[in-house]
Amino acid sequence: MTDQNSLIIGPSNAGKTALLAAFLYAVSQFHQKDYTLQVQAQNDNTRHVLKHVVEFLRSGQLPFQGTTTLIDYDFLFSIEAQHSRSVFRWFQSHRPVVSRVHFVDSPGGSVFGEEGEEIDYAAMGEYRRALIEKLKKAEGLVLCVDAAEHNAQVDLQQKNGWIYAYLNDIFSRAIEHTHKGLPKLGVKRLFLCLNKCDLWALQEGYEGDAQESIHGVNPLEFAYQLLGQGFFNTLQTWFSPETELGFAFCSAYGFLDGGPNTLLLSGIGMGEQIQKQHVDAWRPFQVLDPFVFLASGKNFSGSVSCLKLKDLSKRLMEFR
Ligand SMILES: Nc1nc2c(ncn2[C@@H]2O[C@H](COP(=O)(O)OP(=O)(O)OP(=O)(O)O)[C@@H](O)[C@H]2O)c(=O)[nH]1
Ligand SMILES: [Mg+2]
Repeated sequence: MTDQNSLIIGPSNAGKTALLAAFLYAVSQFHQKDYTLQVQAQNDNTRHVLKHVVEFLRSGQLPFQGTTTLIDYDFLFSIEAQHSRSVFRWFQSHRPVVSRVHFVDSPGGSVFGEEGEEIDYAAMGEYRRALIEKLKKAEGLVLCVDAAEHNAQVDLQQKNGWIYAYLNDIFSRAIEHTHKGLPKLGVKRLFLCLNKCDLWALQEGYEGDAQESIHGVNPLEFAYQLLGQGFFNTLQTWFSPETELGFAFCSAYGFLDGGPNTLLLSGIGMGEQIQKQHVDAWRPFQVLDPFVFLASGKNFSGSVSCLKLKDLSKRLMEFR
């Protein structure tokens, strides 16, 4: 079993907490004949999410929405092939991949100091310092952005274009490791989640073919258009060339019959008794990928752009 310290960061409202909750839910619902995924909670925060996650369907809001402090999750995560001739070639052996995951969910405001009346700057400064300490020890990093902002009005879109400046700031405070040339962070795997892809597809005018439309877009290229060259230069500046990178679309809401999940988007069933049909209709999309990638470095759904950081420049040339 490996021990793994990971962080999830991204601007406020990027869907970080929803992604974590949807991941824990998706593991509990997972069923495929070739292999099994299991999570065992190791602390109360994780138990709380596992217990309350279906409230999402009743209220339309996650019971822990709008994260205001650093929240530690601690769980065991296991991936096991059901038979040795698994179609997933990356399971060479019959042994399960088990990791103990210490995951920290952070409020977007602690890194991406957005202005807003509700932000307590003194508290955010404190969380920011604590986050930097966690970052110094992190082996895994999940970065979340809101893919639907691609369609936002210009000033909002610029927010994504400036993400790199905030990242440069915290990364520069977390550097401890030495490396040939510039010092680098100790992160070994970094996964960029293009969250809320259901909303993006809806805004693009896709309906029943929304899910299919996502499969037609290269996540690395999308990230390049959304985040700009500055973001990728930041990765190259602070992470070692051997760092494994994954890029994928994710959606905590997921899709229903190929289209956006209107039950969640329009709030049908919200505020009412949860009915079985509402629970059955919630199928988060590609939310397992970030966590499987951090644990194993593998492309779980087959839809992840995986590469080493040292190959990034070459790959980005294709999109210029
Ligand atoms: N359409 C859609 N909405 C989503 C998705 N994921 C999250 N949301 C919504 O986006 C809002 C923000 O989600 P959160 O998970 O609270 O965002 P966060 O990044 O944790 O935000 P902070 O804790 O404030 O930093 C909520 O209203 C969610 O219901 C998604 O996959 N699709
Ligand atoms: Mg949150």
